[in-house]
Amino acid sequence: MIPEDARQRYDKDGFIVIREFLDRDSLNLLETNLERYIREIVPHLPAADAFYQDRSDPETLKQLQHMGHDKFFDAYRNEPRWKSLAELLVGEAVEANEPEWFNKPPGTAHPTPPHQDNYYFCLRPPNVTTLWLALDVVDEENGCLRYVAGSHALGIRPHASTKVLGFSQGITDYGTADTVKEQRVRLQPGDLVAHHGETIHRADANRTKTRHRRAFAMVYRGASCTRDEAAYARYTAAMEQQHSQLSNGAS
Ligand SMILES: O=C(O)CCC(=O)C(=O)O
Repeated sequence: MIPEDARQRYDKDGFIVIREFLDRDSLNLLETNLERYIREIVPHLPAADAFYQDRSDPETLKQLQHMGHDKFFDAYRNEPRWKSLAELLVGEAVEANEPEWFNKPPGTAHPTPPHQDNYYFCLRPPNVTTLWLALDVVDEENGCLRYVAGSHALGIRPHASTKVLGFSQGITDYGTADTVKEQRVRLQPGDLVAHHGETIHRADANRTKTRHRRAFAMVYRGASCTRDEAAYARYTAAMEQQHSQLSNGAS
């Protein structure tokens, strides 16, 4: 189901939706392994690898990272369907970071602040794409992604610390000129949206009382990318400071 003009649309808008990216069997395989990981591995993970809205309530699990220490998820980075889509979009050979899982549990105040992924990654050139696969129905009510179309072509905007665990940095001057260009992406389980590392995106909190908003994502960077180590050191210091403030209950 990859549209023929996927690359052109991605280059123009900075994101592209691929309907039915995974068929039912492939989605079931992924779901089965995510359930296993959450049941068997997550209870033993350090706090930095599994974020909760409220650590005392397992139902509020909202983000998993560094999943590559699990054999299945380590191998999953090289799944041909994912890798070839990333290569098509990035335009060169790619390597995947460790898989991630994002949730907005029902009844939690967990918005995704406006940001550009490459502010976090610090890759030059910014030949990096995030492939984000819906595991649930995703819509305005439970916090769909919203993209500022074309923003990937306009460079990195100023970011500063947020109070959102998992998204430590957000754009400081996000305003009406951005919101009028926002495009909401509604997805069904198995649909995927790919975004360029410098496309501005955000999501509201999940306003539903019963529906989760789960997604599985992998970031693929092009072979030509190198990391700006000075910028990355600044970002990691800011993130660590945010984590220690949040764990001390400071606002
Ligand atoms: O899941 C979300 O709300 C945000 C995910 C995101 O920002 C990303 O994968 O780049």
